[in-house]
Amino acid sequence: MTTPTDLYPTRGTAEVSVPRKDPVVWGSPDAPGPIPATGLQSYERDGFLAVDQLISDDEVTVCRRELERLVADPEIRADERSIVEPQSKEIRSVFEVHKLSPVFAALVRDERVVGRARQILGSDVYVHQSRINVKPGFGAGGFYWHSDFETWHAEDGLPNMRTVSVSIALTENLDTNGGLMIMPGSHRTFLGCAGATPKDNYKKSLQMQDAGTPSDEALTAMAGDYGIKLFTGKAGSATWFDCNAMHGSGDNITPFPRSNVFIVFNSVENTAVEPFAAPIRRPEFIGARDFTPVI
Ligand SMILES: O=C(O)CCC(=O)C(=O)O
Ligand SMILES: [Fe+2]
Repeated sequence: MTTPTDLYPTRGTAEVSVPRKDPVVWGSPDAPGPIPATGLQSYERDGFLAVDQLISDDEVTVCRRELERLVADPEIRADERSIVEPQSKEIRSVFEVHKLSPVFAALVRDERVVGRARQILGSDVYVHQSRINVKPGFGAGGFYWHSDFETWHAEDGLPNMRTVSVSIALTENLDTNGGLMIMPGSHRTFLGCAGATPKDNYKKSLQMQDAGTPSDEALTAMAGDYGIKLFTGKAGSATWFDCNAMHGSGDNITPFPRSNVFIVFNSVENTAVEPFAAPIRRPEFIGARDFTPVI
């Protein structure tokens, strides 16, 4: 198979900024689905779409219990798919929850979830990555500013920006407990980061970003141009966001956990090739190589 042209060079000697070369909404604006036309328009403009209640309170209870079960299970803790906080040793993330758990598998297949992803990406979709980010409180670490696509392109080989994430709140996301922040409109520019990717980059980067990190100068300029929006919402609310949106979240020093499940859908017409800027592929629990569509 020939490698597609690299539309988004990154991890070179200098930071470079290039305009996005791909659509944001790939589906037709009047395609049927759970997102109204006005929602697709604002997603295209802002790079995100907030949904006040994606799942019901009862469904939240089931998902939350499942999260607690996973985090408490010693076998899960010992699994390479669990990432612990460097200081407290509490679980920070568990990857591939849609494979580990029937509850999260059903959530992925739910039409309110996968239907929205299909509408945005204009095709069938598969799960490139899923994870719970537990953020338990009392000092759980944040996620430094990044574009997911920068990493997925560099380290997982996704050729085009045809990928969308949903973050579903399983606890209330307050303005104090480390909620997701996005720079609205930032998805229309690709920031190629400076610095080569070390061989085992993913191990370190899951606890703390390094390669693939934007400079202070670039972040200052982008925050000046776009501003920063913080997403708050009840448990059961959700934020859909484009793969190239510049985003991050702060530490959670409150006693109130901020636990969200993230599902990343990629188009079946944008399947992973070899990494564009890394010596080796990341493991499949972080970047899927099984492109079976969600049905
Ligand atoms: O959990 C968060 O606040 C952000 C997580 C994130 O950006 C990621 O998992 O790529
Ligand atoms: Fe991210």
